[in-house]
Amino acid sequence: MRKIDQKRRGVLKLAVLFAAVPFVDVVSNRTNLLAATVSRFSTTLVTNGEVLTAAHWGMLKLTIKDVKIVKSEPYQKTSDIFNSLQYYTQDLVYAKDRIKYPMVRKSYLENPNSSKPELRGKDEWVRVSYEEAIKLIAGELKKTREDRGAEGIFAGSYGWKSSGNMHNSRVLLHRFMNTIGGFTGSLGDYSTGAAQVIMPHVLGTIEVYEQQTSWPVVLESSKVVVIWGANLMRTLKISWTSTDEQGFKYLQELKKSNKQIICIDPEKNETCTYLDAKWVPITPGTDVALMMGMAYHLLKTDNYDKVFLDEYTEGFDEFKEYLLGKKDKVAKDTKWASKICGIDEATIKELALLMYNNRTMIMAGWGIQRAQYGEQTHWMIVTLASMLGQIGLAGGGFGFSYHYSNGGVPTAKGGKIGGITSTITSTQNTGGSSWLEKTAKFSFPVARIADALLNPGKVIEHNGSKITYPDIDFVYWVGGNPMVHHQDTNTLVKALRKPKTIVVNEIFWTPTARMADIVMPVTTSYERDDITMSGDYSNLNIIPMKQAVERQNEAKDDYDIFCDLAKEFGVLKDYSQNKTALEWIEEFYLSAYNQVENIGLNIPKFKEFWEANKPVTFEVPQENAEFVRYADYREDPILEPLGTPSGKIEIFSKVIENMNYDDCKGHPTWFEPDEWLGMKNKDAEFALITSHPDHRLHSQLNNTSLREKYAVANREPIFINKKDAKSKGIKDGDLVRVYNKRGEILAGAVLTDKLKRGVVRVDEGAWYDPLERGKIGTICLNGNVNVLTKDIPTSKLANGNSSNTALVNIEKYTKKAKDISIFKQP
Ligand SMILES: Nc1nc2c(c(=O)[nH]1)N[C@H]1C(S)=C(S)[C@@H](COP(=O)(O)OP(=O)(O)OC[C@H]3O[C@@H](n4cnc5c(=O)[nH]c(N)nc54)[C@H](O)[C@@H]3O)O[C@H]1N2
Ligand SMILES: Nc1nc2c(c(=O)[nH]1)N[C@H]1C(S)=C(S)[C@@H](COP(=O)(O)OP(=O)(O)OC[C@H]3O[C@@H](n4cnc5c(=O)[nH]c(N)nc54)[C@H](O)[C@@H]3O)O[C@H]1N2
Ligand SMILES: [Mo]
Repeated sequence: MRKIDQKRRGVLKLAVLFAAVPFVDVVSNRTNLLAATVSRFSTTLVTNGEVLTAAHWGMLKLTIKDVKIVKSEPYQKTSDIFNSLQYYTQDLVYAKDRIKYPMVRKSYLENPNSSKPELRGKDEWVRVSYEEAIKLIAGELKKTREDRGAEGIFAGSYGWKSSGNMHNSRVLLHRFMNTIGGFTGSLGDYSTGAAQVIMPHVLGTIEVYEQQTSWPVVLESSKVVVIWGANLMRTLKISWTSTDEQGFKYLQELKKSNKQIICIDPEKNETCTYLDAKWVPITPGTDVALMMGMAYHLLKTDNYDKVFLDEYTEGFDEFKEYLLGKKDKVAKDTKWASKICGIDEATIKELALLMYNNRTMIMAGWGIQRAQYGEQTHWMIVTLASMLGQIGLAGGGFGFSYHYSNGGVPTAKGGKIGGITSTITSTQNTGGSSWLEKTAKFSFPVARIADALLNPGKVIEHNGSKITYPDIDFVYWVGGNPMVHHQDTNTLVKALRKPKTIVVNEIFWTPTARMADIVMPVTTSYERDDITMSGDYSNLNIIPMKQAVERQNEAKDDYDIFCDLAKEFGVLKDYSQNKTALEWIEEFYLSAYNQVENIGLNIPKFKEFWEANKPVTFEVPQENAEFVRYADYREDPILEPLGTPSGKIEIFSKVIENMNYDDCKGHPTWFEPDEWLGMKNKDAEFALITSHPDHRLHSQLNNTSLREKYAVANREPIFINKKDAKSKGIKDGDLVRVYNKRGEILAGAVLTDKLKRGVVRVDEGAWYDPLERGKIGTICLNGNVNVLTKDIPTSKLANGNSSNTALVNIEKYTKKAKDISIFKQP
């Protein structure tokens, strides 16, 4: 076992602090109990010194001076790639827009039964005591439960919350709701909404969250690496648990290797630039057409692997008919493809042959499937890769998670810690997998939230079944920011006027907190004890996340809030199992400890681990470094069949065909999106891509000084091709009005020659800051791109979000613009 040492200097232990500081809640016995038990392991706050902690953006070393965080930096160096997110912990903890006390919307407090929901986002706020807030939430929740049953309570509460297997706010909420009788939840996620539903039909697994052929194998065996709509330099800055940063290490090695690297992307993004790769600029939303052109060329020139298709796949012939245009009289040849995707025929042919003639790894991102008909992209990649015939060979095939949570980093041999669970029966290993939870009965696809709120009783198709939207009256959201993350903000504002009660637990006055009736102030992860692993696939480290500073103002842990609510329902014992947070944490650690012991290794006992302020790091066995995805299947397709009906890769799926959907057929199909550059009668001029931000995790960190490094004219930047900008009379640094029929935002112009002409980019995650609060259709001053995106499902199959299918207009904004005000107290 390798352990990394960290020097701790000047650590003063102040045992009294825990018992004496004002955050100890005088009304709740629970919190007193907490304060008493915590000292069992002498967890004390550091007055001056260093504390190890973890965030999605990595292991951090916090410097504490006079009980305040004064510095935040990476705990260790793993590569030369700079992670901009790691330096702003103090900005978060001491932010001007922290929610200080429980707050209730004025009209709601006056009369919850007639609370003027149209005033959400605009009404005054009234401070209430913590006990009053708990009583109010519990009382209203009981009423809804009596009136409407579990169905009326929506607690899907999607979001990225903070790292930590204990204070996993979403799971804590689900646990509470389950303990008191259930709730309406949500299915799937925003990340891979389309791919995770179609892949099981095609490959028998969700594929997007699976371990990839290991990086060392890619570095050793691939000749060509095709990065298809992915930006590893950005998206590897974070992990669902906490990044181990090993992905960056391998990216750096990829740069040094002399492989041929190709980036297919409307933007010559940071990864393309860093790797000095060949850029193939594609028209957004047309990847399926490009791949079909490539497939057609391979077929026509007889450069494809018939043996592989025969032995390992099902239904190539049906697809071939379509490709050749046997039924629809449209041959998907390179000429056809070129016209759609904007890449010349010679390049399409060259690309296809290059990939066929060389060991090629296709590393695909997810932005391409976050679009209307998003199911088709990953299906078509699998189809193309099947024709190339390299699936299951070292360094060949495809990988759908090299850009995310360090997929492809070899898995270490050790133990996995447990986590708090959404039900009260098991505590094993669920801390990291809340993504795919299906705990609740009336669940609907996560991105259909606005549609569901607006249309109770509506029946939708979903992956071969029918779902009826419940009539939602009570919404509880924790750890997410739907007013920023959901598409078509104006429709969402309308939808959020529907329920009677909205409760939000938040750290900051986010746009979502502002839409609530009751807001509960919560701690950052630096104000409470927790534990996490790093590296979602590698399981490399167990990291203690000891409380670094006092709870700010009246902030409470989500756990405490739900314990106090559980008490109101008489189920505290079930909910908490009589355990303090630290006792849970010890139990989660013990689970890993036992696994480690069972395989004949050892790690420190909990007390030692907890007091050491160091991660436990596991070793990677050589065999894991040699992992090749689908090698077993390739070796023996009979004994190692896939989980599909045929046991093979399904290029044609009878199951999907039988669903009879017009927007997802039995084989990969090119569908023309509702809004794209190549359409006739466009009502807006530019294709909008909404990438994940370089200097944020979605909306997280937008309220820190890191924003100063990228904001333009104090707004979210919009990236515009230089020639396009010139034609519109827009200069670098200008304020730009970006608009379409769904809404308008202000953004600051950045001119670039790295974007394909006709394409503009505004990253997701800028906080929604409406000119007139609470009003539908008003301009967003800060540049939340979702004001412009379309709230339509990818298809009836997956109902994923379509955030990259939108056209917009741009113009220089010449009027005097109001300054933003979203990062202040309301
Ligand atoms: N246009 C467009 N929209 C998109 C996307 C896109 O590509 N384009 N991507 C989508 C994707 S893939 C995703 S995953 C979503 C992300 O959407 P979200 O996950 O909603 O985004 P975050 O900004 O991470 O929101 C997390 C919130 O939780 C709060 N929080 C943090 N820790 C705690 C805690 O301990 N307790 C509580 N109660 N709150 C806490 C933070 O302050 C923050 O407000 O966005 C989606 N939206
Ligand atoms: N720094 C940072 N890292 C993150 C996140 C974050 O917010 N910040 N979010 C995390 C989360 S929750 C997720 S789900 C992942 C998201 O990971 P992805 O979904 O892969 O990320 P995106 O930024 O949406 O898209 C990646 C690339 O797709 C390109 N692209 C857009 N449209 C098209 C198209 O039509 N065709 C092609 N070929 N390319 C296209 C974009 O230009 C971009 O370079 O990232 C994770 N990592
Ligand atoms: Mo995501």
